[in-house]
Amino acid sequence: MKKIALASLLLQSALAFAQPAPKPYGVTPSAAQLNWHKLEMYCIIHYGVDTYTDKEWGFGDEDPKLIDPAKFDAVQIVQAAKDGGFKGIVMVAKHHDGLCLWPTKTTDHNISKAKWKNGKGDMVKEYQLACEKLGMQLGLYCSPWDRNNAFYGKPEYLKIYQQQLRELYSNYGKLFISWHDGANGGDGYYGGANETRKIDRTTYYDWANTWAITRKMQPGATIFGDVGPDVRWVGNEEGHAGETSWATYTPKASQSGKQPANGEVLYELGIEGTRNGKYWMPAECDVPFRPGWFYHASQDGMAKSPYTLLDLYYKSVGRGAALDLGLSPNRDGVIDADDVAKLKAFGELLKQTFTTNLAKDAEITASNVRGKNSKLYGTKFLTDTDPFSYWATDDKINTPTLTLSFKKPVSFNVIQLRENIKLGQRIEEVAVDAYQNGKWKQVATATSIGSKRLIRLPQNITASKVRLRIVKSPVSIALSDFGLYKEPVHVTAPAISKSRSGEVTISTDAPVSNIYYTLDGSTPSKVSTPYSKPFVLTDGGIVKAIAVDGDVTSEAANVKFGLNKENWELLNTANNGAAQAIDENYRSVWITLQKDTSAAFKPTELAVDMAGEQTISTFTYLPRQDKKTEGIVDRYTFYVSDNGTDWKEAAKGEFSNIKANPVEQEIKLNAPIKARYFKFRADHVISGNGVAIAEIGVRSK
Ligand code: FUL
Repeated sequence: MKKIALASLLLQSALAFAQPAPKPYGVTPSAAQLNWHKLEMYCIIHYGVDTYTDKEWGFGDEDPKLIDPAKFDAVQIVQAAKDGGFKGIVMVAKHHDGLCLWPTKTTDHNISKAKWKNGKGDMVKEYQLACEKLGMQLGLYCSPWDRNNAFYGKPEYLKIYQQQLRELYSNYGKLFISWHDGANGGDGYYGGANETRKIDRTTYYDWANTWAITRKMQPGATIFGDVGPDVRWVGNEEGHAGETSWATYTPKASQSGKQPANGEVLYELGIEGTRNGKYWMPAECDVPFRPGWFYHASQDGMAKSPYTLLDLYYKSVGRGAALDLGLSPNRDGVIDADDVAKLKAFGELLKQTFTTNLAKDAEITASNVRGKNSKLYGTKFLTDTDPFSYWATDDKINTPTLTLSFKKPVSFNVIQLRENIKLGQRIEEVAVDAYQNGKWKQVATATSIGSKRLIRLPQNITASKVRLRIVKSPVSIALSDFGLYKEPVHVTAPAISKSRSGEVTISTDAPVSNIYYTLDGSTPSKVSTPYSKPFVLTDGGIVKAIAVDGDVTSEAANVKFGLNKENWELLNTANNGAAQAIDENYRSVWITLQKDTSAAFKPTELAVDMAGEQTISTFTYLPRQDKKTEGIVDRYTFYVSDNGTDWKEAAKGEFSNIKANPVEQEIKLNAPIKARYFKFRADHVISGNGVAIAEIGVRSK
């Protein structure tokens, strides 16, 4: 009895003297956002009619009968994501082509008209069940832009769209995210009208009331969009946030006098967010695993390598954002074996790197502990795995120091910092020092800490003591985690380049013992051809190479080249600078943009004499790679000729999604054509009064 009384007395007095927790700073995350932060990585799945038409955006007139995957298996797809360490799935239930992959009552253009399961299937349901089975969270993407619906652009469509959301919110369990893309309005089938329909992006979708449906029916879900309101688009489809990236954001409209809205925002601000922004609206970094979001057989083998994904992980999750990787089930309805293997290897790499927190072996001392109360706010909380238990300092102690002392020197290349974000994003800037040879040496600095900040050092550092200095913070500190990690030893994959004369060079940053390569598409190994000097690749093709140093082999680099351009001549030489479009240098760009902003865009041609007959199966267009959009071609016509005078149209269409994802566009002709001349015509550009072409090429295979 006595003991209990004493204990309760002690507890009471401890509580009485306990320092209250620091006051939250600025805006803080909601429960749905906290759940979203916990996931860190998820995969977005694009599968639909585009998988069969080889497009990135369907026009809306596609026959749903195209959907007949022989082996569709949501468990295989979700498992592949899970093996990569991803914690959730965003399923594209309806893309811009308007085909609903669930049996909706809102339109006939849905999965019940597909061949698959004799029209009795429901793909969204299959993903829900697979996620439940594998312990993954589910989110859904339902495109606001609908190129099939006859009512698109009219008030009736909004009702249909909202009803589609209601169906998705009521029949598929709890969602963690409702994903709204910003591509909006343009040409389409629209029930047979075949026309262009423009909408006012700020008002058409009545976002305030549309989001209210989500809030009511899926209170645990975050809402994603260019303007959030819970998770913001980072502004690129490359998978990275800014080196400084705030979890808070105040979106700004791209046109003065307008309200910011999806598709009507200054995207470039999303990459860094806004310090002390109005809303807690962290970034999501979406990036396709392959070059495109949908499956294209021509991109087999081109999924990002495990180390490329690791790099993106540091640049997204490691900057307080989420990584949303796009997976593309193939025509059979499953993820390709090569993609599966790469995901698995990435998952392993994450485990190998982040399983052991070396800081756990250190004695950690702080220059200040809130209320001297180490039981509540001590440094021991820095190395547990709870993101909300934390080390805190007294009010006004904004630039404290932490020192980690090790019995034996440790070697690491990654530093992890996390704040208890329930108390807001507080820290602005930190510096890390390592104690080496009897001296402190600064080894890293970082800004915007937030939910997670990973600093990857260029090489391993060995030190007996490590020090964290908080350099700038407007308020006291609430740091929940300090981690030190070491990546496994590895050799970087070689770089492969080709000159205009067709000479292929394979090189590495640092010397390695050997490089091996293949030209037949197979994965290189130590028995493949050893590389000793540049070689000529006349007809283009795939070059794959590995670097080997001692016992360690790099992952394979993989590059696809077009026909040699050495003897190519331009026919319309009046276009000054056009040669830059065929010089095999992606940095040099042929630009015809004029200073006179009143000048209108005129279709622009580039005609080439290949100096001999060639077989053309595919042509390629690489847009400018300098982040600018003026002059990027989004509609083209491609012609061939035997004499350079009489031209035959061989392909015509749009480069869908080229604005958000300006990667090399590959257009496969209906059938290979033999010709000596080709002509590329830019019919339309995203913006500006001229074209910007980094490279045009053709492939025979
Ligand atoms: C964009 C879309 O236009 C792309 O096709 C893709 O779905 C990407 C994830 O979002 O807004």
